[in-house]
Amino acid sequence: MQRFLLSGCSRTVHPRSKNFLARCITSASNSTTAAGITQSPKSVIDRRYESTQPTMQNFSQSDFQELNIPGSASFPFATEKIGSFFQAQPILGNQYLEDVTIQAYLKRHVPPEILSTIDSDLKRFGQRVTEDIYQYHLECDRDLPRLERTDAWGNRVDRIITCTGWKMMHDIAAEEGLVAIPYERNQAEWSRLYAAVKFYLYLPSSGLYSCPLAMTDGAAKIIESLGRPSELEVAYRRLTSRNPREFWTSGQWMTERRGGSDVARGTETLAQPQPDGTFKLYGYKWFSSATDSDMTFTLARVMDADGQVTQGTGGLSLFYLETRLADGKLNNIRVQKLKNKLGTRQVPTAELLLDGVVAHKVSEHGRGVAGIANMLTLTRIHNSLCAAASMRRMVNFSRDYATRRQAFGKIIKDYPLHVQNLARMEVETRAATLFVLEVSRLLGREDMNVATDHEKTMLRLLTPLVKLYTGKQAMSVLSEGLESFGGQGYIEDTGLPVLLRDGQVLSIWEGTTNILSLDVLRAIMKSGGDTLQQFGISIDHKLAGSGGNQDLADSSARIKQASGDILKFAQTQQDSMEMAARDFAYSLSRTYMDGASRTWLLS
Ligand code: UCC
Repeated sequence: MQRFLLSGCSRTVHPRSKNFLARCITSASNSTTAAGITQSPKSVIDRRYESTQPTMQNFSQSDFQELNIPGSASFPFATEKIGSFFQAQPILGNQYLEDVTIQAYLKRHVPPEILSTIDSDLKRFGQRVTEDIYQYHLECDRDLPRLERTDAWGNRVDRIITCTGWKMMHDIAAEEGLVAIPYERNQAEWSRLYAAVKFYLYLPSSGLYSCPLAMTDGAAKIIESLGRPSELEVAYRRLTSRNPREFWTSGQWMTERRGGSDVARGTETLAQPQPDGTFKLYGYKWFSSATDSDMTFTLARVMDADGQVTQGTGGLSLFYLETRLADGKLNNIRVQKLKNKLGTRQVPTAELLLDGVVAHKVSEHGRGVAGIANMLTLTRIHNSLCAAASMRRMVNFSRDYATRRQAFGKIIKDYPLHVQNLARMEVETRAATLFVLEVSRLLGREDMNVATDHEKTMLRLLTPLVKLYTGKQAMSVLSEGLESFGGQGYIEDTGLPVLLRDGQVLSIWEGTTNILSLDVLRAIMKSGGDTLQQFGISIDHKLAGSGGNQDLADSSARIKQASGDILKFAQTQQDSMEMAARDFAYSLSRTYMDGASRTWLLS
């Protein structure tokens, strides 16, 4: 029995009318909505929430009258009146081909002979992230990880159960070389940029598997910076493998109960030396992001023969450990609980008790924070890629929706006020994207040891800046984006609100906005102020790139003025720098983004 709404008048239709059913089926298989808009068979959101309700466009009033069906009240199993109109849904196109920003950036910076080796892969991957990868992403959103602490007989097993989608992401990450590409170096100094673009395409479809991958990339970078010592060679090969059966992910266990920012004072974990040269770790890690990883780097204080430790940064060393022992059992790790988070719920984040974990010291005594800083640099850049990519995904959805949704008699793209909102979101997204691509390009040069001193200084300064600024931009754009869908933007199973909930973490983990603003000051102070001089040089260089273009002359003058004001402020207001750190960091970020956008405008 089916019941349909026709011109506001509902009728119940007897299913045995063969003539009628045949037309229902024809109508249902035609993917034209009641609004008359043809839906692409590739619509990812369509596939998730496909309506089985046939439309009524091909039926006339007489179809119903012929059947002479009594009123609905006499049919207890009649379906409810839901009408024939359904709002059009946004469709994702090829995420690489639709992105003029990344295409123009690559064209400007990457030599044609290198670009030609990656372009087809990016085109293919830009489509794939809207297909099977996006379906796994949706599964990760729906089927969240859970912890099984004991088996049926009460034995402690601490098993983290994850969905098939999450496991598939592991294999896909390996096969696509998401972590491997920058270490294979097949594109020389542009390998990192290539990987960054691939990550950017992948991130909003990753079911947050991007989080363990970010840490995996950071771990590989640590091992490389340590000179690939023989005891870490197997780990390095696995972290950078393209073979899913060999590929490992890494964690980054820094945060303890006393807090995640003040690591130097907050770390209570003790490292007890063992006769064989290894250490046993005893402590409590309060926020291990992706606990199902194969290995991790962590910090602990080495105990001396009297059981004493050094407090503060000087007492912290860096340790490497594998989460499972040779027999497959957990390495004396107890998973106390999974964290109940606002967002990023797809990621199995846990509190861990370390009860004699076998570990290897990989830094000099007291150089733990400096040692893990390499990982922080990488995860902060990944965080920024995630911010820019989430904005891009939201804008792509909003823009597409604006071409479908009608209100007050017009498609909403025809309202200048709405287009203004979209344009503002687009500008922020492009600026964030260019910012993080610039930082990735510099990192690629540093990876290959071809970065100049100026570029190294800029990389150190820009890393906290891009992380702190894009984290804030993302929340603003993601919130505005949801609003552009009206009430539908607030509905969970559209797959849209999760972008906002997950976005909130971007300004928190890997250093809050204030901590990163202070890190900017740390970088400036350590260089005796040279960092700011280099910043000015970098802005001048970008402005010079606009040449005699008159359209850009006014804004170039304003950027130059802003850059000069920043330097003057730092020279004259040294006593208030700490208080002003956040605003100062915002000014640096905004000015740099304006400069970076200039070269793009001229591409
Ligand atoms: O773990 C977490 C979640 C992981 C999720 C990852 C996924 C992200 C990707 C998402 C994509 C979807 S959240 C927890 C993360 N925790 C943090 O980020 C820590 C935040 N706190 C800080 O950053 C602080 O500023 C500290 C811990 C770095 C401050 O430590 P100290 O020891 O008090 O700082 P010091 O004494 O100033 O620095 C010690 C040494 C110095 O080296 P030397 O002695 O050679 O001068 C510093 O220069 O460390 C060096 N150092 C750095 N070097 C400190 N910070 C840096 C840096 N950023 N870069 C280079």
